[in-house]
Amino acid sequence: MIRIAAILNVTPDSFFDGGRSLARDAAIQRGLALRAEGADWVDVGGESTRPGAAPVSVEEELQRVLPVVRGLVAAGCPVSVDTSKASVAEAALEAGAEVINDVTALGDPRMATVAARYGAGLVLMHMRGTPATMQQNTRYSDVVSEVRQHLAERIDRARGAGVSRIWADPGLGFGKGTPENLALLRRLGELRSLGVPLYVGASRKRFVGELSGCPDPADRLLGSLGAAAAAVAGGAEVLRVHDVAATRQLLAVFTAAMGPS
Ligand code: HH2
Repeated sequence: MIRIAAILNVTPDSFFDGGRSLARDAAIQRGLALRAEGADWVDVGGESTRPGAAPVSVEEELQRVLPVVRGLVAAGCPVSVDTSKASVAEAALEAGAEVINDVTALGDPRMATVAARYGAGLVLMHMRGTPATMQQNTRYSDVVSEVRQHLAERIDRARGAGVSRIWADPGLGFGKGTPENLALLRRLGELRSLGVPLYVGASRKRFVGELSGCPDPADRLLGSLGAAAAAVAGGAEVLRVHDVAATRQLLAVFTAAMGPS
């Protein structure tokens, strides 16, 4: 069964949904609507990672994220927290979040021990550099093997700290251009040898716009569904998406048609 993590950014500057859910109640309502559309959990983020995004302080990130995590948990909605700061992750887990989505894959050395202490799931994503610098050099000799090696090392580290529920994410768009993103999607199957389920976020990203001639992220839904289908064909277990109902519809047909006869 393919699972869906719904994107809920409580930020003013996220590339697609920035500013839509800044008020606590609006964010909670949106999260619950995404859950009702068929999300397995809602991924709450308080810091944009788009290229060049400004960093956010711990206090500011907590202020954005925590009330929303609390509201969603109180309403029975499973939550993950999209953060690279162990202290934000810890507060969110304390408030009832079940998964940490760490785009820096243990960039904060305390992250693995925090995840282990709470028995939380942990998404480890590949990124080269930081959001401020990651698009300055997108050349790799072999992007798939570099990503694989990096993730294998971080998975080992997380396991060593006692984390048992781990997903690996190639980090589409994070220090990668369209050719690298396509190589990762085409050869996603090679990452299955990491031995953990794969988590993929392609939703409305720039490479989808480049491939489909849609410069405005608002126009990228259909292209995103194409990327989601490719990710599932390559073995993804979790899709991180903005558009839950449309992705569910795609999955209902795609997995039925591709499944065992
Ligand atoms: N992509 C984004 C943010 N977090 N986490 C994982 N694990 N994988 C991804 O591909 C991923 C992620 C970027 O998308 P979005 O949250 O929509 O935008 P922003 O970073 O501008 O808030």
